[in-house]
Amino acid sequence: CHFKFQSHGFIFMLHNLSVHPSVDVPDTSFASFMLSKYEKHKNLIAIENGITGETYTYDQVITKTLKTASALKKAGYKAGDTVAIFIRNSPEYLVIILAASALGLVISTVNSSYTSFELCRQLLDSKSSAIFTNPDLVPLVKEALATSSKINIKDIFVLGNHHGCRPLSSLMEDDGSAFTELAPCNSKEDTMVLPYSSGTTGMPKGVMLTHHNIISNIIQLNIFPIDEKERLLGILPFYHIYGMVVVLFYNTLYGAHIVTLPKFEPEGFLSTLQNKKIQMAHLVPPLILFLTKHPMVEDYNLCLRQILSGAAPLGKDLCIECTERLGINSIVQGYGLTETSPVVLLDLPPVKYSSVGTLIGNTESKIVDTKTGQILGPMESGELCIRGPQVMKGYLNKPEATAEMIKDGWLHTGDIAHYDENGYFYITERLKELIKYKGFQVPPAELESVILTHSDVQDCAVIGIPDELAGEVPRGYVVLKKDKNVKENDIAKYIENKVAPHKKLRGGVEFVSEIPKSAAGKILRRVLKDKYLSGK
Ligand code: 4UV
Repeated sequence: CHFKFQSHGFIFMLHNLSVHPSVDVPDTSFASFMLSKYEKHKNLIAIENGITGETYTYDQVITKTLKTASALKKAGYKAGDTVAIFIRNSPEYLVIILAASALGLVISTVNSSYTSFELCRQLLDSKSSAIFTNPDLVPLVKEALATSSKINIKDIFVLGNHHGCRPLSSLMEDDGSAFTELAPCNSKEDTMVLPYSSGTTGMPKGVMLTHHNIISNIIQLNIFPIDEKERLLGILPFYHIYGMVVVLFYNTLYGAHIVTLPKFEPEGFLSTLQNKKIQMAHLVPPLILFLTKHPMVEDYNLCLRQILSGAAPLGKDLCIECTERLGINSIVQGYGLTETSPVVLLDLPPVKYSSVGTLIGNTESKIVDTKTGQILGPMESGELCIRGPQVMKGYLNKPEATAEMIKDGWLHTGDIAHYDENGYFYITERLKELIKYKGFQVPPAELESVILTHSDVQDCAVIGIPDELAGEVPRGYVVLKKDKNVKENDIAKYIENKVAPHKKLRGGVEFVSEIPKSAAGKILRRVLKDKYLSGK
């Protein structure tokens, strides 16, 4: 780790620079960058549906991409339009993203377990004009569309068949005539994908990641080599930045063979790992816990040799136990955020347990004292701030939230971290209000807004409490209106019907007489958390 001293008047600034050589990032569009790399692996299998066994070679991905782009163009879609992808992991996810990107469309990825209520909000906010979905999700999509007349979805494209929807297969079989060239692109300005994240505070927001952001991050990941034909598991959801960029985009650059699974189910997970001879898996800590502890694992003959973990903290003991049980080379950790495309820090073999590694190329960091704003040195804990080409352009239509997150060019992660003398980073705590259930985002403000729609509720707050299996689970504190006699469980049930399963109030509901707040009216979640942890 190099340290750079800059003089700003009398203040000395201390920044950390990457130990890795800097990389050049071409000024091009995402589709042009990816498709030119795919040309090198034309005859290899790019992606396989782990359920049906259907495969696409890199050549087929290219062809289907160009045909789909042509069909979308004929249907009237043009550069700058936004389309939503509400599909479970499958090979077609890649084709849709590439085709949309080839036309210069913005792709908003939606959590496939969302309720119609949550989907409606994202469709409205992102101003999506088309949606790609699975046949069994069409009723939910229609429910979302019926909720608001302001949603302007022109087409529902379906992966399979559903009455009244256009099958994706008809797009992929287009004659290709309408698509003659890749859309021109201002790579540092044009948004390529628009995933949603609550960031440090508030409701989920559209994260504008440009072509440059995404291309930079996949080039920065070069330090973690992948072999041609390497077999990888695509079980992490592609709508989330980890599954999208680290699994789907990065590995296909090198001619890897990705096997997709639509959801976690113990038997299917293990038999896919075994039968498809998966060598490398990108996972989150709860899946690593499953592989380490579950007795079923003994019944399978796995040939995994490496695991990458991210999205939530992974303990040293679990790492060692898992590595020994599976006889794998190592578990490598990565750290990042949706707002950083996502990767910022990556450990490389030989791994340093508990550490999330060192800064990837072209990336700078500083650790800032949360009270004084002073820049701290090695082994001193403070907020981790990041600067680099992977840092988002901003939140869609939210200049204030963007300014709150990116100050003087530095992205404030909301995570507490320190680094050692060798430049290895350790994430120790989350300063921001975000809750992570099995690595999935649960924004407390979003749950609070749903609880407040209950007619008996006066006020409420949501915090995350520790959970061995999931990392954290959300817990609600509720102030009831006068003379109401609903039960705690009624509130939990009410929420359950309105939000995706990972946002359920699994940590319980407690009735309280008031919610602790600051003078400015901000909920003091820390007070509730400390009270819970101290058992009072
Ligand atoms: O926005 P998000 O949901 O983004 C992610 C990104 C996961 C990544 C990133 C880079 C990788 O190489 C990789 O393997 C996985 O989850 O949530 C961002 C927040 O998640 C926590 C932290 O609080 C972030 O601000 N987080 C992400 N990775 C880690 C983590 C980690 N390795 N250890 C602890 N917390």
